[in-house]
Amino acid sequence: MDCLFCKLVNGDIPAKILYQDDDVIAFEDIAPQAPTHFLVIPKRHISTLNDLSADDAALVGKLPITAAKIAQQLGIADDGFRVVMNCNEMGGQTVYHIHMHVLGGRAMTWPPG
Ligand code: DGP
Repeated sequence: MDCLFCKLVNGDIPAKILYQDDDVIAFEDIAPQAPTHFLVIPKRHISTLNDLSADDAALVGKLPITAAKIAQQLGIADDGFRVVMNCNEMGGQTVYHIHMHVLGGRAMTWPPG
């Protein structure tokens, strides 16, 4: 499958990996939008949030749990951080393998752009 993040999961392209287990992998975003910006993704390919089913609940639930654990380890959890999941073109999705952005280390603004 011609998916950038599947290649990253398989080790075919390099990444600064922060955490991985059988289900999820977290790595630094290549174009950080905050002092800390990493992505948490399921290892299994799921293109968009629209493709999720109830069977994926446990897997997807691991994304924020992993995000918060890493945020704690990186020292951004107490000040606060933001998680974002973009869906499809209007949502700003550019890589079609679901991913949770985790941004921290600066004050976030609202509404997002
Ligand atoms: P989105 O626009 O929500 O689909 O976010 C995709 C993110 O993926 C974007 O912030 C940049 C990041 N990204 C794209 N290509 C690579 C890559 O090859 N390696 C890493 N680490 N991140 C990437």
